[in-house]
Amino acid sequence: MSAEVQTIWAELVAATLVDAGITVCVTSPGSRSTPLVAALAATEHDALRLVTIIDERAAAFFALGVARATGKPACVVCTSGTAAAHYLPAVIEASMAGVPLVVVTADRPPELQDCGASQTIAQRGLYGGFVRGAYDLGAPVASEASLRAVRRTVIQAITMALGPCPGPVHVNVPLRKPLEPARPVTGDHRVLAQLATALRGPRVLAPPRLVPDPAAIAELASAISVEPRGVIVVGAMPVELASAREAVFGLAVRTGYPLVAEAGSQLRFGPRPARVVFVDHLDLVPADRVPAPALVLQLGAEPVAASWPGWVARTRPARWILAGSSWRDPDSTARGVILGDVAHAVSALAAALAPTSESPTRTEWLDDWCAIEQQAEAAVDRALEAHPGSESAVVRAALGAMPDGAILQIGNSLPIRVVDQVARTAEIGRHARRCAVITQRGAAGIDGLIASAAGATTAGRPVLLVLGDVSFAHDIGGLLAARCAAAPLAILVIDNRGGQIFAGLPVARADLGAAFDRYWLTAPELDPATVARAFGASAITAGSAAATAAAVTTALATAGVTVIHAPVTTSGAHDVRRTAIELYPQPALGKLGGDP
Ligand SMILES: Cc1ncc(C[n+]2csc(CCOP(=O)(O)OP(=O)(O)O)c2C)c(N)n1
Ligand SMILES: [Mg+2]
Repeated sequence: MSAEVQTIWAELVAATLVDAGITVCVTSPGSRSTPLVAALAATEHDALRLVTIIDERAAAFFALGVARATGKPACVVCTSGTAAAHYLPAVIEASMAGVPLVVVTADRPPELQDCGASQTIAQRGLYGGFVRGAYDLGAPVASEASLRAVRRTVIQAITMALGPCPGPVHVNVPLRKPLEPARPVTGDHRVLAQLATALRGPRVLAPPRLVPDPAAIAELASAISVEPRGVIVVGAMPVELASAREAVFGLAVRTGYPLVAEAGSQLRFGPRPARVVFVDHLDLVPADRVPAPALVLQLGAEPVAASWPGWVARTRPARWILAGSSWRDPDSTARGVILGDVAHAVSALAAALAPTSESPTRTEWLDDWCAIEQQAEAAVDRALEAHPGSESAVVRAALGAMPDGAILQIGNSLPIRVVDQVARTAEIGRHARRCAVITQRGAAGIDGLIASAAGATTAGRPVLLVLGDVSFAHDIGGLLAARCAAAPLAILVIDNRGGQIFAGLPVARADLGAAFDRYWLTAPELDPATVARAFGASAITAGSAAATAAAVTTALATAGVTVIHAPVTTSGAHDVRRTAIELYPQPALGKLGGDP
């Protein structure tokens, strides 16, 4: 093997990535990956954007954000050793959430394994069961068969990343010194280069799709057709599921069921038909006032509403889950889990259902839900007025300042729940602002959110990231990655002085004293604005909800990264939820709401 052969080999890998549809590749610096990165740098043109991010953990989260926002697979390339290990959190999130990610790791060749060679670890199988496929290209060999195998393996890997169960794949690439590119000079090398060139060209990838079982759809349709007291509940969904919006709305009409669409569902924002009964504030309805459905049809990730597990446990509906490519039923009570493409399942189900006929029970059922939603909405509005310094008030103001077409990325912990509670429904109508929503609900980590939001700007639309102060501190390194943002990026740091989600958990009432603050809340004691400026980002400190709205407007209209520091009350999220539930009207005498 010579440097010339290795160069041909690496250039074929780079060209094949592009031929197979990779448009963004995130590299991190290193020596062993030199042939690959040099080939990618030479390949970079309109079809490929190359981004370089020092920290591989941030690089992988950036790529995750790219894939989430664009719906296309993104690629990361790193050197050998622990560099590859830093990809693990993002690989796990991609695996759990079904996001296509192509992980390319340079490696030492076989003769340098298990012998104390520097920066050499066992990289094969490094990501265990979290990848859809793990491939090793073997060290470069000067033969046409080997070149064909390289190209086939890369295409095979990317196909596996796309389906039938989308997710990450690992391609390990052993490389030998000399690593720097070398042009072919001998006749043999020129012939090999021509062979490699002849292999290139656009490739059609054909990942299989999981088609839901028609018999199961038919059974579900017949269950729905005899059950007027049903509800459709939609948890977080990937951005590309936005194309199924109309189909889900159509299904709600066909079934005659109200639609509980969580903030991450792609159904909350944007125009919504008036003939669908939307229930956005279920989490703010007192438990004893929520009706008991006989059937719940679930789509997307497990709901985040705190009231959801109790509601299901109390009312014990027949739960049917349109689950996509991974099993979803954490409390093991589902009547049916239908695996397969969700958009396909929704359309097939709507087609299998006869239009619902008006019946007093159906009308009463929907009227009840309409009333519940109106009362909860009024209650939360009043609760927000009562707590103007709360994060809930700040989040509502920020959402109101988002321009049409922007991307909203919601951090975990309280932000995902607060957005769900306060995102206004008043925007139903044809002119409501559309906004794609990115959530990190695969493994529900608070990690990598800044880097991931920076990656999401690759879609060319402004991105608003709403995250907590601990989450901000966790991904401070992501601010370096944010320098690669391709569109305005506003990072709204909800500073409630620590992980205030824990204040709502039993541990907060366990009389742990100062230990609770020290080991659970862990307030970072950082000034996000100072940190932002140190990383070259703009910074605004917003002391009120109105100031936050103004800051979001400015930030999303300004190129680059703006960190908006929003100091809020420590208990605001809990206060608003509690107050909204307290303000929910009492049942009229003689009329009993709630469980039958
Ligand atoms: C990577 C990772 N580490 C730890 C956790 C556990 N965790 C869940 S919420 C949370 C606190 C988050 O605090 P903050 O971002 O300030 O949000 P808040 O609770 O105040 O809304 C932690 C540490 C996690 N989910 N992910
Ligand atoms: Mg916090």
